Formats: sequence, C-alpha cells, structure tokens
Amino acid sequence: MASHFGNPEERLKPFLSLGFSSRAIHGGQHPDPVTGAVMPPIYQNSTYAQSEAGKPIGEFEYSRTHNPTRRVLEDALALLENGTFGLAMSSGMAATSLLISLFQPGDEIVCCDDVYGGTYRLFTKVLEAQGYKFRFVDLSDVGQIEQSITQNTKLVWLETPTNPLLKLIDIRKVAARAKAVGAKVVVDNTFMSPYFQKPLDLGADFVLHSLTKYINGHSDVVGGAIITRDKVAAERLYFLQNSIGAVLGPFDSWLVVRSIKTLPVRMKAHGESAQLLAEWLEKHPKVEKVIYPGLKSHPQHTLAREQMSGFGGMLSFYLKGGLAEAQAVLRKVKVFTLAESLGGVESLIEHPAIMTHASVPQHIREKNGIADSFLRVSVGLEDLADLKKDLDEAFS
Ligand code: P1T
Repeated sequence: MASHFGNPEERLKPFLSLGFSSRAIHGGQHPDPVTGAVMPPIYQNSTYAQSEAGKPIGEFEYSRTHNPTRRVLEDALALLENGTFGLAMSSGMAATSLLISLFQPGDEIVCCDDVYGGTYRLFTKVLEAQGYKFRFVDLSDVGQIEQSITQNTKLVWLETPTNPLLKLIDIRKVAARAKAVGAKVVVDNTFMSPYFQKPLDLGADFVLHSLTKYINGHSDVVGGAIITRDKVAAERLYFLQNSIGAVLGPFDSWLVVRSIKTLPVRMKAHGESAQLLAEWLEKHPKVEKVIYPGLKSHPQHTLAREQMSGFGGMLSFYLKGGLAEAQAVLRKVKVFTLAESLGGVESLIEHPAIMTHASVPQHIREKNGIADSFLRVSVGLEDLADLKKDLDEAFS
C-alpha cells in the first residue's frame, strides 16, 4: 500500500513478535536516524521542502496529510490493538465523525442504548438531521442482537462496557450476526483500553478510542483514534482523515506516545484498585448498589471474564437517597475531583445525569437507570486507603 500513509504493514513487521508491554514501549519507534535520540522527536511543523514541484525531499509533504510524530502514534496504536492501520484524530468525537463518514446518509446504524452523552448528541442532534438512521437497542440483551441487526443495518456501534451503566455486550455474537447480514462493527474501547480488551481479535471491524482517557492517562491531551485491519476501509479512512482534517497535532501525538509506555502498568493498577473499591462500596451502608464488571453481582460477570482480561478502572454506584445526598457527596470529596472525563492517574467522580449524559433526554436516562442518586467514578492511582477515607467522609 503506497500513498501518503506509506506502508503500515511493512512498518509494523519489526514489532509483531513483541508482547503487549514491549509494544507499548517500542511500538512504531526506532532511534532517530539523524541524532540517535531514543525518544521520537516532535516534528512540530506544518510543511516539508520539495526539490522540484511534486517531489518532496523526504517522505512527507504537509502535516495534515501525514506527520512523522503522528505516524509513530498511529503505528503504536495499531500494534496495541492487534490491528494494522491506525488514525489519530483531534478528539474522540472527531474519530467518531471520521468513522461515520465511511457511511452515507440514509444508512441504518444500530447503536447500543447506553453510550457517552456526546456520542448520543452527535448521532441524534447532528447526524440524524443529515439523514443517518440510528436505532438504539439494548444489545447487552443477547436476544436483541439477532432481532435488531438486519439486512438493512450497515454499521453496529458498541460501547462495552457502556458509559456510564457498565453494561457488557458480547462482541463475538454481535460480530457474527453483523457478518451474516453484511454490516460492519465498531467497538468504542475507551473504557477498557487494549490492555484489557481487544475487539479486533473478537471479530470487530474497527476499534475507536478517546485517547483523552486511559491511553493518554494524564488528563492533559484531548485526542481520538480509529484502528482497523480492513485495508479497503483504511484507504478510505486515510483519504477522509486528510480531507476532513481534524488530525492530532505533533505535540499531542508525542505526549500520547510517551504515555502509552506506561499503559500496561497503569491499567493493572487501575483495575486492582477499582476491584477493591467496588468490593468495599458494595458493603457500605450508604450505598444502594454498585456496578463493576469485576463483581460477582454484575449480571454479566461471566461475559466479562470471557471477553476481557481484566475489569478496568471505571465503576458506578447508586447512593441511598436522591439528588440532595448525591450533591452532598460531590461537594465534600477532597481526594476525588468532581469532573467530567476519566482514565487519568487522578480519581474523578461525576454525576452523569447532570454532567456527561445531560444530552440524553430525561425519559431515556430514567428508563436506562441514570438516576439522580447515580454516580460514576474513575478510580485513579492514589493510595486506596485515601480513596476509601475520602468517600467514607463524604458519605457521612
Ligand atoms: O472527549 P473526547 O476525546 O472527544 O471523547 C469522546 C468519548 C468517546 N467515547 C467514550 C466512551 C467517551 O467516554 C468519550 C468522552 N467521555 C467523557 C468525557 C466522559 O466523561 O464520559
């Protein structure tokens, strides 16, 4: 494959024998040929000299089209997801928009009924007006998979675990059904990261990430990505990436490349703390119910064990009481920060109904269980004792 994205299949070859942690540290990277620098340089520039019109001196022409630092990140992401082609965008929503651009107004897209509020807003307030047809279905209910994905379906959009209710969807079953009717499947893998879940290995056609979350992991970059093995789709995606233009800049690409090196150790620690915090919360007298895929009480704990290699750092819970009790907890926390987003080294807590999922109409939120007493937690890497103490004090 030779065009502005070069030949990813060849570029990835030297790294294919490496395990996940080695890929996280070395993926897509070689010592700089000019200086020997071990870390990839930040090519903070927009354009590249040509020796005569149409003949660039090197491989690169213009940084929207391709940039060496962004390319390192795109290759590293492809390697982590066991994919071949990576594309880095300026936000998770830009990656979502790019993926949807593969499809046409009039196409039917089946989407799980619990997704990030911004994704729901883009689908219902922007893309439906352009003619795309969305059907929101509870795909965590296996019986609905066959019923809802039909010959009319062009794309199936999954978050698993879903944001914020942490429902799981059987990726293998959805992929098999989609294949039977000629539809494509995308999994938004933001909550698990490739450390805990590899959707392409389970039959998905595309993986999508908000890099803003675990992959960057330090709450200092907004970015997004798509990864695929599908060469035909990748050629079109690279064309669209250049045409639409919402690409990730060189410095942000470099920050994410640096962060990925610690993704395995961070994810392991996030998962360990989240499991212990979920078990502790489940026994707390002020807590009505905890949702975490690693708890035996999670209705899809068995599926979690089958399709994920860990349970992640996100948990949600219902407090006893209502909005007043929830607001009081959010006002009182000191180690947790009350903020949107997730996946950083610091613990965050938020109120989905008022914050991240305010774009979802109230009747749908209520039907799904996004109640006033419902809180979502991104478990960071602080001492677990401090996190427990902080919540305990906020509850009382
Ligand atoms: O914020 P951005 O990088 O554009 O990513 C959007 C996005 C996509 N997919 C999932 C699963 C997400 O959670 C998000 C962003 N989510 C939040 C900001 C949040 O607090 O849930």
